[in-house]
Amino acid sequence: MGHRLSDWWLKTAYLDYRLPVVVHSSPGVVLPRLQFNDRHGQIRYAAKLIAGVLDFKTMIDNETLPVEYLGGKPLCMNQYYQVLSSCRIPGTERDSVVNHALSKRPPTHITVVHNFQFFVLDVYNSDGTPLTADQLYIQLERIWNSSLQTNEEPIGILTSSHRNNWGKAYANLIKDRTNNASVQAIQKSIFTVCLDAPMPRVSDEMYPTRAAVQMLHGGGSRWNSGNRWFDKTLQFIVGEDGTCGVIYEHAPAEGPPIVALIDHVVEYTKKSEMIRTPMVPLPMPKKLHFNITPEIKSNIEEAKKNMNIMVHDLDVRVTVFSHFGKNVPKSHKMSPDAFIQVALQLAYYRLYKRCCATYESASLRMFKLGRTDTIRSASIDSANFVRAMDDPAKQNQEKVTLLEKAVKAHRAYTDMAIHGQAIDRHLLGLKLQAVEDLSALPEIFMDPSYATANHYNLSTSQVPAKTDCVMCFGPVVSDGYGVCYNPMEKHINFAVSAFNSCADTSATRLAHALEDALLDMKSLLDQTLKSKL
Ligand code: COA
Ligand code: HC5
Repeated sequence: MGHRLSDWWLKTAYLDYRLPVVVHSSPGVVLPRLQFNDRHGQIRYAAKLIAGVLDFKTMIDNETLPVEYLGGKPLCMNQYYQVLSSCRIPGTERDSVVNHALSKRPPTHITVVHNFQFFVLDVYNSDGTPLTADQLYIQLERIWNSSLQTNEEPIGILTSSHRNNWGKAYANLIKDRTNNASVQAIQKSIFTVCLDAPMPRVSDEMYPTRAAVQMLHGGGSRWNSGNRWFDKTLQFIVGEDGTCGVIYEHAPAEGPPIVALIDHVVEYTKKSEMIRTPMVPLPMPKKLHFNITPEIKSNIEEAKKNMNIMVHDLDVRVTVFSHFGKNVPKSHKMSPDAFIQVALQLAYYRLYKRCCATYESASLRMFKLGRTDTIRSASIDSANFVRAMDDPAKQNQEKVTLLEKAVKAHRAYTDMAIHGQAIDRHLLGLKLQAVEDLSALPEIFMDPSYATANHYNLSTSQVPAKTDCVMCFGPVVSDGYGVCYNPMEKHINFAVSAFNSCADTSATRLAHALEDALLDMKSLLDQTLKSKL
């Protein structure tokens, strides 16, 4: 990919992008629900989780993480070095990212937030060994007990603002020395743990959706949205009602390294039982103080208002598609990812009677410092199939042939993309080169078709995980959908998002249409196979 392109991408996709990171950029991950419903369970799980992350950190620090492979090729592991001890910093025009992992004295603390109050928790003993889950339990309990009051200003909600506004508010906030020291402690911390208050109860069917929005935005200012520092790269959320997950700030890394870390932590929390360790007295975790001037107070009020508008505007639907997973497409010798993408094309076509520009993330980690390129899932072949599928004049055999062609075309473009042969980052590079050289922008970039091709009504991503988790993110255009899926062997977890302010979109409608499309494609293959026999 080249350092230049990675750098351009970081700026274009993240640091120059001015919309709030909440909903518009930061993805959420929901873990399978934990079986606790009280503060004891919450603290106990948080303690194990922290120990699990520190265990993973040891592998990062020792460089003992096994190199990952895609299509038989080793992948760049750099992103693993960017996710701990890092943080985004707002600017009035452009943000930046700081990474303290490689500094001379790397941080040894995490931040914990409970009832909107931030604490510094040192997670290493003086001999350099990480605190055990047992020790962490005691420290977390001390934090819990010293943050019982629920009337604190939700200072963290400032990080959910439009980036220019937050950049301005930030400059003002850190003029105060205490505030500056507190903000720096959060930025430098290895990661953040959010001990969330329970959220409103919902039906079992709606639970995964409710959990997904808790991860994405926290539910609004009266719930857990103030219990975050959204600029922090990694925030682990542990709810008192057993709802757990992660929200991460996207600038430093893609989903797969985050999910690999989560997979490790989930396994770790399963196997580690609390072992009693000899108790050496530990220092009291330090509360971070903020001096709230009237100006800061008014910034907080403004941020709360905007957060609540975002919360109301976000329409999410999580579906656990339990009829089949990767097994069915595999049995038909088809790429599961391509099968799901073609189903998504069919679902969209059925709702809108047209195709739309569709984005799917392709990993560029075969290249040093590689990030992503775009798999354009809407192709001539996918259009031919979706038009034929519901056409009564077409025979099933012909539909199957068109389906096979569409799936093959998707897989072929995927292979091109991951090998650096796709068009989108290439075009972006040419465009930014022209801007940098102050030469005339080539006409193609001013053509309306270029704008149309980049208006992704469907913005999608596959993030496979070992853990049965749900991943989600918001749409990238006001009349679009975000679709994230985790395909397991026998089921698929989907999260669909849209905006309520757009009358033409509905997350639930698209989620249902996607289920129908997958089922109909399977029956088509089954029937045609039978008639062949
Ligand atoms: N017949 C039978 N099996 C097949 C098959 C076929 N024709 N084609 C693929 N399969 C199998 C594969 O061997 C693989 O097997 P596994 O489950 O044992 O691993 C499985 O099906 C999945 O393959 P496929 O569905 O084709 O997708 P993929 O795993 O190659 O993933 C991308 C495709 C685009 C998602 C992947 O290349 C990628 O880039 N991932 C990263 C995306 C990313 O970064 N997302 C987050 C951005 S923040
Ligand atoms: C934990 C799941 C994270 C998935 C995030 C993701 O896919 O981000 C995409 C990154 C990229 O460069 O393609 C962007 N997208 C959400 C807009 C698809």
